[in-house]
Amino acid sequence: MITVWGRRNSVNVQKVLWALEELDVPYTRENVGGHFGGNRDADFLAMNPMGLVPVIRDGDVTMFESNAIVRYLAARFRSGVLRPDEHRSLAMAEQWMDWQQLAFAPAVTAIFMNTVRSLPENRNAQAVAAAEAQATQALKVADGWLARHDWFAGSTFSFGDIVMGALLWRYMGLDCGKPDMPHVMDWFDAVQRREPFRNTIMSVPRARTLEEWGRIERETG
Ligand SMILES: N[C@@H](CCC(=O)N[C@@H](CS)C(=O)NCC(=O)O)C(=O)O
Repeated sequence: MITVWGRRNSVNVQKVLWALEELDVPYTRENVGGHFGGNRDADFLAMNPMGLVPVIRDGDVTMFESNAIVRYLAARFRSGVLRPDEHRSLAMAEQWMDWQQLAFAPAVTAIFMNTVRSLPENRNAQAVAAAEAQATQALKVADGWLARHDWFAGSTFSFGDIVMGALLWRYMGLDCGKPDMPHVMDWFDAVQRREPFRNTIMSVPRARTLEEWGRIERETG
């Protein structure tokens, strides 16, 4: 049985849980990180010296980095379900997966940390404005692709949609300027109809303040 270490309100943990449910792989989960702590303990640091969640263990494989975990699970279980067999689709799924991590995630993280995760007096408005512009630019690029394709891999759902869908859910819950992106929103409607997405991501309420964040974290574990 796979074990996942990580709190449910972490977007990076959510990607892994969503992938496991899409693949129909049973798992157990331990609450680590945030209010639960444990991620600076020696046992945890032996698994991930970065002290961050998620971490998974699958037999003799113990690993960290959410996108790499999603790729590992997709390669190991139910071949072709999340990792396209066809080489062009695989190329696109991999491309958009890296793009999510490098072009979109830093902007969302900056907005999130300067709104939900900080007290009003500690927020950096300039950093939020710069991140809003970066997110808008990135989403316009995604919108161009999704104008011509149903999914990030092309015609089939893949791990590219998982990493992007998890982060877009967080972004859509943030109080910030958002671009007009009709094709991204059509794609996101299709994502939200997926049962595993609803179970693992939509079921965890999104916080607007630091106080709400702490409460939701404790309640949803
Ligand atoms: N690049 C890493 C980032 C992991 C990360 O930043 N995890 C955050 C939660 S999203 C964390 O562990 N924060 C410390 C904590 O929860 O205590 C990944 O994708 O797995």
